[in-house]
Amino acid sequence: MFSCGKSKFDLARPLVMGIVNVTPDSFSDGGRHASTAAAIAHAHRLVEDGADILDIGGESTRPGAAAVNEQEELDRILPVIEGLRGISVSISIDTCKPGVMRAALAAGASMVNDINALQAAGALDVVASSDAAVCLMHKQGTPQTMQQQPQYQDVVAEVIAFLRERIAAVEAAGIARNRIVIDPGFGFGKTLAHNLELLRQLPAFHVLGVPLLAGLSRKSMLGVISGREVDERLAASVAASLLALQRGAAIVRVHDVRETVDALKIWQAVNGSER
Ligand code: PT1
Repeated sequence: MFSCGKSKFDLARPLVMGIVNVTPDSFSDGGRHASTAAAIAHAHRLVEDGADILDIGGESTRPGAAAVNEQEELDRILPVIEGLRGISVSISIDTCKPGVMRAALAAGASMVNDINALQAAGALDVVASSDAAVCLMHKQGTPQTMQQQPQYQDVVAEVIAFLRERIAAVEAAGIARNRIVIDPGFGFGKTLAHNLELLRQLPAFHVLGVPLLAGLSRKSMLGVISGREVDERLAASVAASLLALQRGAAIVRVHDVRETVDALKIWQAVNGSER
């Protein structure tokens, strides 16, 4: 059982996490959901489309994106989370900042999605003093510089070693294992070859004994392979999510929930009950 606040997921079927960007410069929505009302409407649409979890983010972390200060981030995400109170799905907050985590959890979020894996001072305590789930992601460098010269001796081994250390730190802080998911961090300080190796070797991450989340939606690695611009990567994104699910991902983080859910249904029908 994966425990996400009051919600429990048995993970017998994969979960779809729908992306709700509340960033004027969001990497693929071009600021269309910048306003609170638009973000809330988009969130409702993703739920209709079959999302199990909504991931609300007020700071873009795509390569080269600028950092956002805490007040600005709070001003973006809090009215959206408050506006979604009572919604039927779990709310995740995509942030690295402990202050934003705390406020979002108080407003009704039940998961913290941290691309910095709770390494900021105070982040472990915020999650430990809640019943929220946490996603621990690997990255090399920061969004500002991470794609300049990603380097690994053995990308799979290094990402697994990092996540193993973070799981231990999180458990030592009092966060139970059934609240933890991990994420190799596709596109976060990785070349195309690194990203493909991680996707190929995704089953190796099962050694860590916690569910795996994969975020591949509309990313530049798919653009490089397909030759498509960011708003033309739907088919590539659905294919990539399906490949991640096939290799054991329990959760996929996507923009295109409706299409991903359809693809998942076909996969499940073929797979029967063997997952
Ligand atoms: C992710 C993720 C995330 N990705 C989790 N959270 C983003 N847990 C934001 C590109 O190469 O994979 N896992 N939160 C978005 N970040 C990126 C990174 C967007 C790279 C685009 C690229 O295009």
